[in-house]
Amino acid sequence: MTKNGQTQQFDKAAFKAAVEKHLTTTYATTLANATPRSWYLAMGRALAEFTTTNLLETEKTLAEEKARSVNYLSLEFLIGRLTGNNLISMGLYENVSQAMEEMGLNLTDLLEEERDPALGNGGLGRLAACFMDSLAAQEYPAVGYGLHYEYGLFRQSFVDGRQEEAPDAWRGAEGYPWEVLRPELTQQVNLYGHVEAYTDENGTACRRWVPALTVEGVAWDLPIVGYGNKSVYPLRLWECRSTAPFNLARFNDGDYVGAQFPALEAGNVTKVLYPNDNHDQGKALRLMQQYFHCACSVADILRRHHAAGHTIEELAKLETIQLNDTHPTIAIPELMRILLDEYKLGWDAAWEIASNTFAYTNHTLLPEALETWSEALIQAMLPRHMEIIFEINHRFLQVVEAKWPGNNSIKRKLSIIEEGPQRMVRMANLCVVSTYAVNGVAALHSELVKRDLFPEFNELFPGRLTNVTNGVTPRRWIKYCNPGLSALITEKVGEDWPAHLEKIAELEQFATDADFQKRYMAVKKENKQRLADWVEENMGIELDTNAIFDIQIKRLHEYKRQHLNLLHILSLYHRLLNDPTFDMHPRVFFFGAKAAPGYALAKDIIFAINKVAEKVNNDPRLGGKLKVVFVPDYRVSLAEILFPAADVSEQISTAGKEASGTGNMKFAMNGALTIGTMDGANVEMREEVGDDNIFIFGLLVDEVQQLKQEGYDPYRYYQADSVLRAALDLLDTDEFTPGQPGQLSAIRANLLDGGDPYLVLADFADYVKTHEKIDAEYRDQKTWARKAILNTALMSKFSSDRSIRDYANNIWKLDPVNR
Ligand code: 26V
Repeated sequence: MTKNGQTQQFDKAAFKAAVEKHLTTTYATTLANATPRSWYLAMGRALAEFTTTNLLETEKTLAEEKARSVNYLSLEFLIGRLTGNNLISMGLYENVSQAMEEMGLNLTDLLEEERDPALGNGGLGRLAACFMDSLAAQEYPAVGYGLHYEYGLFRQSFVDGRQEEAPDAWRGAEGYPWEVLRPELTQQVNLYGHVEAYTDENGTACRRWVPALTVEGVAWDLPIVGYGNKSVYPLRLWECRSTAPFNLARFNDGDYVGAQFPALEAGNVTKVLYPNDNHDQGKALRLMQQYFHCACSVADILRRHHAAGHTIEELAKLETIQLNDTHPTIAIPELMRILLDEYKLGWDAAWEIASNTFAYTNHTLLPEALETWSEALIQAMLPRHMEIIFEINHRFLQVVEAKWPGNNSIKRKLSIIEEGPQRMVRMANLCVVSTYAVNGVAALHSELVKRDLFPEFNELFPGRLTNVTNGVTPRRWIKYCNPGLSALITEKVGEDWPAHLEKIAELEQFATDADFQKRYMAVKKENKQRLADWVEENMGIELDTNAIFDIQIKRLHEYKRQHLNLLHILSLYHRLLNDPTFDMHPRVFFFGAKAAPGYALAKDIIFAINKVAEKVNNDPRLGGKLKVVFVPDYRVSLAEILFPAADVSEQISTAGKEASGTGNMKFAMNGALTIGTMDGANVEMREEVGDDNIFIFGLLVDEVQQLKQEGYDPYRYYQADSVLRAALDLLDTDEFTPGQPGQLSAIRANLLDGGDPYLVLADFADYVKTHEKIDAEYRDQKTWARKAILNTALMSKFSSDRSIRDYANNIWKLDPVNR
């Protein structure tokens, strides 16, 4: 790496020629006709020449070095735009900016031409993307395995305040410039059929799967560029294609559609990302996606393993497979099937390998998100896998019997198979039984996994259940998205902080420095202006950057309690109009959130916030003190504008429900103060910054559980608190939906007659009080600046580099290989 972080030889003239060549030959565009989009595409292709070369060379080095590697299996990788980020990792941002300038083009504008690859729903998918970035930055040998969805997470628009969904063709007609097709890696994937018994040439009784349908998995590689080094790792995304586009016999019969049916069905497997977040629906096509992903990935891992000259017995020594939640669990019986039926290993030998290869990360405790698949569905689609799951369970239940002899209720509870009207396979149980490590994603969450979700497993397999606290990549979430702050940090602590975030702790000494405070707050102001400009341009709402920018951006879910935030806004509205003594600093409440298309209450909450926004933003009686902005189509590229512009970060889930959160970390790094519950990683953030520099409120996990046990009655809070009552009752009027009362009543009904499952009313009073404290403290800009600076300075624990080192040292036992 050269002094300015450049890892490539960069020949500006050659690069400009390459861009023009791609423009004319790859995109068939003349220089005269080129649009900003075609320039962006051509530039992307020219840059991908570097990354593809380095990707192949990295693959070669790692095979030669016989390095142990991690395979990160995830149905989701929410990577966001790659061009700007890759330029930073390659150390070429300035060079390329200049080259494009010389061709009369502005790099910042060109970067805006890239569509977000939204191949994930939210936290879990974004975490996978940050982890790939940190693996490459620290050169821990890794391959990311995912799916090449034709359509990513739906695009959201609001029509009269209601969410509408549209398909997201993220690659555009021209294809994505960073991806490269790897035809030589194509895999065959079998489905359906039956299992048959046979005797092999040695007279051994064997079983084999006779499938009824075969499809093809085609590999697309996206380059994960190591920051400041020469390693480029593949994010390998599988696309499903039909192997039999025509069944000629049936075609000749005149059955045109029927003849093509296999093609239609196979073509659907990787069509679209399922838009559910935290809700299992048990759809057959989703199971097919999961198996398709696992079959292609496991086969590719074995291919690489053998290509590097290793034997199957050495698999667990050289490869580890991390399962990102239970979504890729079927990889476990798939590997067992291959070891038993293809390598002809005995059960014990196969189990020894498989159970020492896999590790599993749990990302949620919500019961409705814990995956189960009906035995009948698996039996029909994957008959041999169902047999193997039964055998794993049979042997596991013997272990349970040995530990708790005669205790059938424990057996029923721990069994991989849930008995009932229709038998179900519990994927989390299969994972815990079949892996060498299980981790939660924040200290509190991991304790709850041990205490509440899997207490008996924890007794049965001591040491298997552990914690790795989540993190986020400081490259995208500080350096790239917040250039102003980055320059300031570099000036004070030197330039290696993006790769060594511990360095930012040195900022602590400037927290009380008046000059630094001023410059830090000036950067914040610029970032608020950048967001305000976006809002004005895209939504036509004018904002005052002297107001407190208070932001909640995350998927819409009852447990995340956007409606608690809404009730607070309603209470401010009510007080501004009814209490002449009430004074508040101007505030803008921002929301960004997508609701799962089938989640009615979540959609009602979006509608309510939009309706309240419409009224509040145009009500002269409020004197501009209150604004509400719901940004449509919240996505990674918008997050990059929102996080740096926040004064206040809303992390207000019911304690015990948010496994970790990662947005909380991005806000704090960028100098927002958190208002949050003692949930997920908020707990550890408080430990790092100290109680004075975070606004904690609400019930603790144990208090939540106790209150529920005692019999929680939301009406008690409604009757006792007039502010709360006024806010809730506004939802039953036509205040925000003139002439049409009742349009927002579903939320109020859910909170009162619906029993308020997430204890919104119980936490309301403390939440309001804590916001009053924020209002008061913001007025003292020096104190606020000090606290904001301390948040930036004290966040180094939450770099995903640290998370990945924890995985590498404590779980994977993985060493870096420097190129
Ligand atoms: C579950 C399901 C169920 C089946 C249908 C599709 C689907 C898609 C995603 C999920 C899992 C959601 C779990 C999740 O995203 N958890 C989040 O993980 C973050 C990273 O660890 C963490 O910060 C968040 O707190 C946690 O909610």
